[in-house]
Amino acid sequence: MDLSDYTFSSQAPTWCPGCGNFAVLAAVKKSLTDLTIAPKDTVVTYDIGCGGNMVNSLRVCGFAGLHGRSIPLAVGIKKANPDLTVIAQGGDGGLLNEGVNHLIHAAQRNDNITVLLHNNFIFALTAGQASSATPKNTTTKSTPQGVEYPPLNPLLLAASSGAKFLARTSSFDLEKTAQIIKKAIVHEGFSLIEILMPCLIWSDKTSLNLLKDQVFSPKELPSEKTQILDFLAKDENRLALGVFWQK
Ligand SMILES: Cc1ncc(C[n+]2csc(CCOP(=O)(O)OP(=O)(O)O)c2C)c(N)n1
Ligand code: SF4
Ligand SMILES: [Mg+2]
Repeated sequence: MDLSDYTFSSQAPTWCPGCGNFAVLAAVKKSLTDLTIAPKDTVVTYDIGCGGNMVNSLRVCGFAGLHGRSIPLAVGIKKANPDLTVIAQGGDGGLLNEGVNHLIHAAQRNDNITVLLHNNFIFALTAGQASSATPKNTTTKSTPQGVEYPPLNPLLLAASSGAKFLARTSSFDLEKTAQIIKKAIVHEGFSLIEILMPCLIWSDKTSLNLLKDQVFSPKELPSEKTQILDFLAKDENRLALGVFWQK
């Protein structure tokens, strides 16, 4: 198994140059290659955001559904055939706005799927409206005077709903992202990876500033469930990277 096994030779991705989705695609391919999971045994579900275009570039079984619905698709597929490796991907809009209920309930039920949340802090495909992940005070097309409230933290939300594998990574670190995706895939049960990434068209200043100035890799990570909730609650001004919780 090598990278070419997961690549459609005739389909180049259509993302803008510099889009964080290129790194996620490469990281997913690397993880599957390293784990030698055959394309026929892998299903990735998508929705309508920019990241959903990956369905045309990643040569595994793909299912593109409605916006915000990649998680219920993945849950159903895994229940129908538990032998498959099932990954749901979606944007901050899809998974924290339209589909946030599915994220909470999949975490609560500990559904055995891996969720990749592509966080570019904006509704990108629809041309730059604020999502639930857009930082407070950010001006966007839909919030000309700035977002009035703090962003939702998907990891805190999933942790308090019962999730047992929680991680955050940056699309700028492809190798680390691939390593974490591998850990999440082999984890038995629900796993959530928030992947911070730039959108160079609609959230360039926000996403690049966050990725440059606000991410850090803590030396020590909490070991108790109560500590992880406190730890993630402090994320508002600095975004910790790493695998925070794995039980
Ligand atoms: C139920 C529903 N609500 C809204 C839309 C319109 N819509 C399509 S893509 C999109 C933005 C996607 O944003 P996100 O999920 O963050 O992905 P990104 O494009 O940023 O990668 C929206 C609002 C839709 N197609 N269906
Ligand atoms: S609009 Fe943003 S998220 Fe969409 S492809 Fe372009 S850079 Fe990527
Ligand atoms: Mg987005």
